[in-house]
Amino acid sequence: MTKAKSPKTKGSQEKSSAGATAGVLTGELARRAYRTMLEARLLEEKLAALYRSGKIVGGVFLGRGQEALSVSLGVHLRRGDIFAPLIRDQAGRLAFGDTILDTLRTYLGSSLGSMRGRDGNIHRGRPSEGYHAMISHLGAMVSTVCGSLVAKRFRGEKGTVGATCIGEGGTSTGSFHEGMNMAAVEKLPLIVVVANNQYSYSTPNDRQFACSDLLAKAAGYGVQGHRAVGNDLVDCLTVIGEAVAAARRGEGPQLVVADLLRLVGHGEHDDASYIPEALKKSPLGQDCLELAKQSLLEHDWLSEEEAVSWHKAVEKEVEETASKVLREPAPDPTEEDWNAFASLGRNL
Ligand SMILES: Cc1ncc(C[n+]2csc(CCOP(=O)(O)OP(=O)(O)O)c2C)c(N)n1
Repeated sequence: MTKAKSPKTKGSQEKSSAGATAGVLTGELARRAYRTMLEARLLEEKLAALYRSGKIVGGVFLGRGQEALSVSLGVHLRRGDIFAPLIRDQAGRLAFGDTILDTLRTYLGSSLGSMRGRDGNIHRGRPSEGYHAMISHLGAMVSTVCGSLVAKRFRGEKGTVGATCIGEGGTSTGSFHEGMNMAAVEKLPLIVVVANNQYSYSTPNDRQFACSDLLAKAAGYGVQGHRAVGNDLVDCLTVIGEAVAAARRGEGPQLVVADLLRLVGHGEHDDASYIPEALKKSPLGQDCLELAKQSLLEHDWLSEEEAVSWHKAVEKEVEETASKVLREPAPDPTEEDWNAFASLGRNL
């Protein structure tokens, strides 16, 4: 875990993961998180291959390098919570209950998927289960999660939280500011995880924000701030576990900032040639999946044999599911109940 550089001010404090979260992280949780990271990674590798072979017609945006951070949020959420994932959150989505099957159905345009073939990639969700459909306009989901949390408060529901993720680029938007400010004023149980992957598409951080440390924004809003090492699964699980627990205890909004690097382009159409080699070779560029495996082996939470058999099992599941979905029917726009904007009577 990294030490905070930002000043501690009234209403904003940086929590240390050590001690504060003792007992939260178990081998069982770490194993579940690692297995889900593996599923996300192998599923996304398949999506990239399907894209290259022309089977996916829309954009493909991958979370390679961000799985540790994403999964750490997903595994700490429970039934009744709200989760609004972003484009690099395949791992968090799977941890929150999304499936390999529905992901492939969405990307491949199957009419049997929850989006009935009307989305092409990442805007899928199941609002009735607290799984918000992604909004492309960056920052907007901070506000929609706030709205859902206010609704829960009006209904007298207690003990649940709402979480969303954002890139460092998205923190520059007006929506992010409005949402964070409202959450702070209303003391909503909101967790916002910022994946600072150093580039917003090709825009580097020194053209994105002028503060020396994004965590300083927590002080500006008067919310608690936490820093996680973005490619260290154990640290992400610990820090995010504490942030979620604090929100659940009623301590108001929590801002988590994690530095990392995306190990792919912005989308599969982008070769990321603007990212310097030296940065790719720096600690930030280390692959979180590989680091997580090493860490679990060292903790004796996983054996080499299990790592190999999990890999084979997930690879098989992804391959078999893709073959099945490729044979499923596409939607028929002439069908009477093919609703353009909503599915009446269908519980999404
Ligand atoms: C308000 C808004 N402006 C611009 C875009 C176009 N856009 C989509 S992703 C992206 C880059 C986002 O960078 P960042 O927030 O750092 O997330 P990352 O892609 O690095 O994970 C941009 C500019 C958008 N979706 N919404």
